[in-house]
Amino acid sequence: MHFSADIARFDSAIVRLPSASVVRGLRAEDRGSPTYDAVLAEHRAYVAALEAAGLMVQVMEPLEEFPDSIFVEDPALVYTEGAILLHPGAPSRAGETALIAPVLKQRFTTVLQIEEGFADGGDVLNLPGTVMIGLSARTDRVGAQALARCLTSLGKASRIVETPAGVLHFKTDCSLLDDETILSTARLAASGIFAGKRVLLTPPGEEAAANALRVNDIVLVGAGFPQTRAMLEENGYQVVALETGEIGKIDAGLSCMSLRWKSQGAEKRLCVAAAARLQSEMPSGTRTRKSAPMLGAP
Ligand code: CIR
Repeated sequence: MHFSADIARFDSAIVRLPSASVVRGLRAEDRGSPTYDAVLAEHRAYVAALEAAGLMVQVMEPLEEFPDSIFVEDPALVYTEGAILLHPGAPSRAGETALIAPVLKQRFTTVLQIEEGFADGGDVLNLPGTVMIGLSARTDRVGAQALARCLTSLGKASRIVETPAGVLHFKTDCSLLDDETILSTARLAASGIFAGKRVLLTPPGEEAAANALRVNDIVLVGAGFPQTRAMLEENGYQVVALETGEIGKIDAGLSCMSLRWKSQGAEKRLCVAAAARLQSEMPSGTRTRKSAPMLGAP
């Protein structure tokens, strides 16, 4: 990996199991319904990939009455500093916030809530120093401004931007690869909003690969996008390919199935885990003793 991604260093995640009703998930265009078993298999592999990347994953119970509730990224945002409850723009998803709130209140001391308007977490891209909030069919300006105020309370600057017309969420078309680099579709990058950043464009025909997910040292990418995977590998990223064909039928990608954050005091734990991983990769004669201080641990 060439570039670090401090902003994508996480030790914790929350996911929700798919319900049998996931087969009725929202979609802009009908390309056939996913099957429950196949979504479950994609979800299992996703959770395993997060765990392999070093995250402790809390798995919530499925919610039959909410077919899209597997996509926990949309009703809330989470940061080390606290959580923010959102108001999803799709009427069938509005009730998801109340059902994730108690879990977030157990995990976070500070839990804020947008006071008005609509906002989906899928429209929120965290970048070093700023949070981009995309206006979309799910996130209106009133909701985006309410979210910006909550972010200010958590000490975060934000910027309200446009999502290309016809695109579900802002992050449907982009993701963070490292502190300097964005993976973006050409149509989103053409707006110029990523000026000053390094931008890698999804190859034509693989626009849906733009919703990748950087987690610690790896980038999760849809298995069905071989050109994007190859491009990322050529650029030095450690890619883990995951099947997304079934969730893709209901307009989902890789960021939407989890909420991820670095818990307070996580820095030291991440550092120790990384040092332990390095040690296990070293020839046995060169390993330091377990009790030796770990480089970089505070
Ligand atoms: C929806 O339309 O709300 C779901 N079928 C897909 C949500 C995907 N969420 C995301 O990318 N953040």
